[in-house]
Amino acid sequence: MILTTIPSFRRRKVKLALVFNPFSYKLHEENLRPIQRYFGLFPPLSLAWVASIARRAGHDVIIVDARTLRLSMAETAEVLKRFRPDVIGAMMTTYMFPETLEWLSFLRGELHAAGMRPKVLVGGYNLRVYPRESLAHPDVDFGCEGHAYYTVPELLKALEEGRSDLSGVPGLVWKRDASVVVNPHPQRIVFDDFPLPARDLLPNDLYAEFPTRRRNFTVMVTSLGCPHRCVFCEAGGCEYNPRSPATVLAEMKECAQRHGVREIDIFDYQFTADRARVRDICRGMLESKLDIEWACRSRVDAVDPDLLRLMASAGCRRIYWGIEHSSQIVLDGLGKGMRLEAAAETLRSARSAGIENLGFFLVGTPGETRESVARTVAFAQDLDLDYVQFSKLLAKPMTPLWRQMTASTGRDYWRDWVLGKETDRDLPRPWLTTLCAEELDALVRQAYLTFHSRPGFLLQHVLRCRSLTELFRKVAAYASLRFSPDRPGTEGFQAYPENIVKVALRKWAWLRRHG
Ligand code: B12
Ligand code: SF4
Repeated sequence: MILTTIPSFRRRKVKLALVFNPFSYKLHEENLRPIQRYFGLFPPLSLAWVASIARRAGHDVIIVDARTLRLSMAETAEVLKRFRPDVIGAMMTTYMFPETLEWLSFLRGELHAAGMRPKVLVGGYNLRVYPRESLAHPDVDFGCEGHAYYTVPELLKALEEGRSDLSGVPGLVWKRDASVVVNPHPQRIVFDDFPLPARDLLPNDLYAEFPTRRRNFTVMVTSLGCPHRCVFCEAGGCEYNPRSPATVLAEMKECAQRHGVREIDIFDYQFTADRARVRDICRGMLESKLDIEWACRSRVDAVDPDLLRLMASAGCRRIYWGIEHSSQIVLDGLGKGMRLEAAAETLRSARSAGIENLGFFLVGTPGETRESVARTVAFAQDLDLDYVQFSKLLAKPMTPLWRQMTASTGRDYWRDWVLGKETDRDLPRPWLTTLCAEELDALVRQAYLTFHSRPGFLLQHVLRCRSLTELFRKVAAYASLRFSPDRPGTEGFQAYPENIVKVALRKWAWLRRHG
């Protein structure tokens, strides 16, 4: 017998409910608690892709963004009882795995108690790393190991037809008798073929990120992977898979015209990996006269002054640069493949084009000392950055650093975490000889305070605020870092105080419509 419990939804379209649950701060995160707290409220983009893929195959889909709408587990269960899903789906990251699992178990239990028998389907990055471990939990029925593009339509079709043999569903992780099976996925993923993410299922007016100036705000992903190979990054070595300028522009237009979007953060790992593509996107934005301001992530050696000017004229207002450290030796050890001298020149060009600069830095790199952290902070100050992010170096799943660490210690914390055998704790960094975890936290916090506590810098930021809410947000973030860095409670971030009323109203309307 292959699968004994194929449910009774034969010969009709499948009802799929995708749930985005709130998540809390973890000690094993690379960022400090206040940084997580003020990061932002973002659309569950992965689920919006899954939704559009399932809808294109003719199925009925809702997305419940419980995080943004501040729905409790019980309220979400009420919404689902009314929708009567055949399948409940969620996106799983490794770091937030237990919380998402807890939500899924609760929702499944509530629906079971109400006489429904939905299947539970999970996908997302964690499934790429730990497909079998993710399915080890009795409350999870199916997993999507990679992209949903082929897997989800095939799975929903099989469920619709009441098929019990799921071995033909590409990339599906499922349970056969007592074992977990990972089906092969022979098809190549062409990102450009994906339908546009289903933002019509999202509360687009509620999203915001820390530096937000306009709204509606959203995030976009215009390429997968990155051609570089930094040892701390999971994108390195993943095939660079860009969408065409035409598709990117179509999504931007849809965002602007249908969802009132005026600000976009492009979350690609390396947006300028293909400069010709970026030029075409920018020209397209200019031709369409899109009233959108945007941000993206790039490398200081992957742009030139002409490109920066074109990007600025097309609405680029901020670039997040991976600068990482003040030492060339450290950069070389991290496999960054970048000359440090490029930073100052590129940032100058960006600034003179009218683009704000944010620098990503790593603290706790091999051989790090108090002095080297101080040098990195001074370097960041000299670069005259508008924003900084100091993250603790972490051996994240699928990175070369993680491979080295699991091979040398014979243990994989993240695997045990997904299996429920590990607790949330600060992770060991065997490459650090002089600094312990507490010292590292203190150094990161000090780095932020030193960088931000310059009177000239503070004054400049206050003067540049375009609204009282922006000022309020920035002052609150600074106060949080200085006075209450360890205060728990991270779900409450509101980039706009008036969102409190808006969220309450939207939640009420949602529950009336769906609950
Ligand atoms: C946008 C984004 C966010 C947004 C929105 C969440 C989301 N993913 O929609 C926000 C800012 C909220 C966010 C939060 C977090 N994120 Co995030 N996020 C991204 C980002 C940049 C883009 C996601 C995307 O749309 N990609 C493009 C689509 C096409 O690919 P995809 O997301 O992989 O989705 C496809 C498949 O995975 C699959 N799939 C995904 N979900 C599901 C669900 C089901 C049911 C099915 C069937 C299939 C499926 O089908 C999708 C379409 O093909 C990715 C990095 C990246 N570039 O992918 C990180 C990434 C997914 N995030 C990551 C992390 C760490 C986080 C946080 C933990 C950060 C933090 N400390 O707060 C949180 C956790 C959130 C949570 N609930 O667990 C990691 C995950 C690593 C891991 N090992 O799990 C990634 C890979 C980034 C990174 N470099 O570290 N994130
Ligand atoms: S850190 Fe940046 S450049 Fe390096 S692999 Fe990751 S995305 Fe690419």
